[in-house]
Amino acid sequence: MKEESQVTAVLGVQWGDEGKGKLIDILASRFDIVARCQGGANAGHTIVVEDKKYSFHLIPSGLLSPDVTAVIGNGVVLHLESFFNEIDDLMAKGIDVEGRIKISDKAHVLFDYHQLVDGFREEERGGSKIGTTKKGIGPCYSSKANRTGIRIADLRNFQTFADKFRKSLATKFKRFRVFEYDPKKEIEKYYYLTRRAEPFIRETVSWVHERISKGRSVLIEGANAAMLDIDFGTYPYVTSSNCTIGGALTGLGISPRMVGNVVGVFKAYTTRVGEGPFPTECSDKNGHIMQQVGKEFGTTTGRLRRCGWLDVMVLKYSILLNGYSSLCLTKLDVLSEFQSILVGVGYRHRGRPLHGFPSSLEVLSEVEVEYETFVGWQGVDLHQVTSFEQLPEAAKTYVNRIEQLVGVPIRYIGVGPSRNCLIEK
Ligand code: 2SA
Ligand code: GDP
Ligand code: MG
Repeated sequence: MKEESQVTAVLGVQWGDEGKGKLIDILASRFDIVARCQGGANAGHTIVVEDKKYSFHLIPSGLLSPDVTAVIGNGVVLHLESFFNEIDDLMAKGIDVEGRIKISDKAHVLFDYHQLVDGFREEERGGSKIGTTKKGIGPCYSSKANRTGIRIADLRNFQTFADKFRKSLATKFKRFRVFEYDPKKEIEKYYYLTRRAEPFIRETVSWVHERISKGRSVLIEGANAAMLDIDFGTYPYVTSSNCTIGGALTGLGISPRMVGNVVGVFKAYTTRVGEGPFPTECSDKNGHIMQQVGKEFGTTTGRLRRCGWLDVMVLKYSILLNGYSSLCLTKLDVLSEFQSILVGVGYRHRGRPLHGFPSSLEVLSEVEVEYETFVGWQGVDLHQVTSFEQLPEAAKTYVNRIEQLVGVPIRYIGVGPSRNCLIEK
């Protein structure tokens, strides 16, 4: 594989679920460390190995490679119970995790009450819901930003933890009136969870840096994606972390000078879970075909993903934000269903062409998309294709034209869900 710099980041280009997990699983065997830097159990990364399917949420997807050590960085919001449930599931599937996961002592703890508050906030929004995963992500990052959060390190002093926890919870009771929640039981639960977590906890900033200085390699696993980034995404229909490259750096405590390659993963079409504008959305039978053939259901919530054609305006904006050194195009096989394929190549607003990606959601929801139409390769099964040359001419034209439009090399092409369905170009 060409994408091996000592520190490499894999990030989502669109609205998530591009297939980052699959690429990370494939690349991981060439790295020593795989690290998550932001997000929490809202993420869902699916990996298919032969007849087995693995869904990763909090644990880095690289763990299927036996020699990899996984890091959960300071930028992650961690629901410890979900973390251990995931570990138990992996162990039940025969994956040995013993001594292979390090949790940053600076990561914020996501409590059950954050999840409840996530639901209350969505209810309050009435008709303008964000469509969150209700995993407590926004409320936990809010606690972090307003400095009432509790970090993993804080769990180690049980007396002061209990006090901080009660105080933090009191602010939620005040804000949302008293809801059903037993602080005593929760504190007790954390006594046991902390004991179980103890062997995993590290000061991961120096742990990672020490290893980098000894020549070890790090693969950074982005969760969610650029268009869901709290600063750059389609705000407020975004998640609460920086899913772009800046979040990778602050979420692990590494310098931009260390990152060699940044690989952007995008689908051959577009999907989005939750609410918010989506200019190339197909609300017709084409969208339905993408949903069914692409199995577009949320890995975390099981929600149906909204589907539409590829949007080059999104790709170009995402390229500005992350400076991808190369791209991975996934799910090309799903487009084998179509006689003709559309790609959004520009936006017009009230008759005028837009030169950049609009910040205003009103503008974004009013844009008219300009499309290029491609002849499809309908009916050709791509699952067995192992090289770019073997692709049907129409598929090669599609890939080459996208590469030309965005100006970044497409190094990998996904032609099916399993590990071996990846072409290196
Ligand atoms: P949140 O829960 O506060 O992060 O939600 C805010 C918005 O971010 C979107 N979001 C996602 N979009 C795509 N995939 C995600 N992960 C799961 C998956 C989603 C699922 O892999 O399929 O299972 O539903 C993810 N996580 C957050 C979310 O839809 C909101 O628009
Ligand atoms: P992530 O959040 O970016 O890791 O993506 P998800 O795992 O949530 O969603 C991507 C889905 O597409 C998963 O079910 C993958 O198994 C599947 N997938 C990944 N690459 C391909 C591909 O090239 N073709 C097909 N058909 N499925 C793929
Ligand atoms: Mg996902």
